[in-house]
Amino acid sequence: MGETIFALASAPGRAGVAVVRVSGPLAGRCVKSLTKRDIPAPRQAVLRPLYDSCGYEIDRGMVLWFAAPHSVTGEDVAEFQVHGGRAIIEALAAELGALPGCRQAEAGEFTRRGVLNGKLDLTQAEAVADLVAADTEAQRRQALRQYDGALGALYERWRADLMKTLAWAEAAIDFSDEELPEGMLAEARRAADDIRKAIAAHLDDARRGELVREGLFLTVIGPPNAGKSSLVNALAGRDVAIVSETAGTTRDVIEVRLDLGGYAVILADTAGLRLADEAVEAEGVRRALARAEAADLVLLLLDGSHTNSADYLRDNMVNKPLLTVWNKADLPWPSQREGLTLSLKTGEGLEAVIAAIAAKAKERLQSSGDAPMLTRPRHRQALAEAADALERAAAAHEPELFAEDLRLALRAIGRITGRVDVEDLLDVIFRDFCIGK
Ligand SMILES: Nc1nc2c(ncn2[C@@H]2O[C@H](COP(=O)(O)OP(=O)(O)OP(=O)(O)O)[C@@H](O)[C@H]2O)c(=O)[nH]1
Ligand SMILES: [Mg+2]
Repeated sequence: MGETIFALASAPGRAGVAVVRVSGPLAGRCVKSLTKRDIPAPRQAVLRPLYDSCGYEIDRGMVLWFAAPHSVTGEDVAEFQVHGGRAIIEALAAELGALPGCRQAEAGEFTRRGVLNGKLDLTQAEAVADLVAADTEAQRRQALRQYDGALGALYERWRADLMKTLAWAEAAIDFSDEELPEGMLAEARRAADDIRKAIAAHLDDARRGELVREGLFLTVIGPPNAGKSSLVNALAGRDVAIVSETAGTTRDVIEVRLDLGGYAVILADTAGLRLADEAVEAEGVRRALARAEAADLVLLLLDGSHTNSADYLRDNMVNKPLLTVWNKADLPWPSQREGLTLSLKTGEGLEAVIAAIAAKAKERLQSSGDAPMLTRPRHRQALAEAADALERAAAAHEPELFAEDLRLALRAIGRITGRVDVEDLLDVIFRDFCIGK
């Protein structure tokens, strides 16, 4: 039995309510010691005064009891919901910390214990972190889906299929042809290839899940003075970039994180694009183009009142999907303009620009089917490793080599969910394995 851990589960600082969570074998002792009463019935909120070791009342609050294994960590868990004042939280922590065998939890330790006790797989544990960090609707939805186990279930299915395939291959090695059903090895090879194809299709996702999690890079480019910084400020709802009538005001790339239509977007303001003779401005132009090149989405902002607004751009066009917007609609324009029109001075057209960006983000990030999305480079790396191993397996003539590559693929996928006890599971499968008679 491990140590008992405790921590403030709600955000630090002053709040209406604070939640202190305790997990481990001594959780029951903690409840008794703080309430001077017996442990309440599991999963029922009870209101109790909480006392320090000298018998003075610290606060009164709700006490919740979850008996092992029916808790988030799989251990005995107690939760104290108290008034969210610093002194209360500190007094509680002092009392809990004074009990021998009880200590402050480390970051992520509750979830970690949940994984170790089989309450969650690793993809679900990652989803807990993503749920807590979710700023936008798309992030929240994706994290919740992963927390529900959709991604883990997909990987576990592949792992189970691979396990079965490996068992066939092992049988083909261990037993003679007469003892085995005909074509078993060929069947195993076909199954392995089907899994390889499924993994390859899953990997070929244009990084949608990762982009939802990390945010989509949107870069605003355009000639000097078009109103790029004004647009970035309008979208951010605050003055992040300097706006002035001097062309060439912005030099550095300025970044803001936004929620646009439910998607996380990292918006970048850049230097106006033109042939600059001054060194600092030229460096700004270089950075602007590099940033546009690396972006997921580029918004080209042009000044509609200007005759040759896009001259420099025509020769230095970035090779990206562009959203073209014409600004300064409040001024007289020499000609009719194709695309979205906007006046940042009056605000006219801004809603339509926001909607257009959100639509582009959606187009880029929304998945076509309803298969769960790969959300982390860690998953991608392990799956690529598994796909490589399966490709080698397909080319391996010797059944021994074929089996060894399947084993490597299995291990790579097992690393994603945290289940790597391949040998143990193989034993189980082999025990029930019926050699065709
Ligand atoms: N009339 C009018 N003026 C605008 C509009 N939008 C921006 N401006 C003005 O245009 C000038 C340039 O705006 P900025 O936002 O600094 O332009 P920029 O594209 O960031 O310019 P650089 O950083 O120099 O490349 C400022 O004086 C703004 O007030 C608009 O819709 N109408
Ligand atoms: Mg600017």
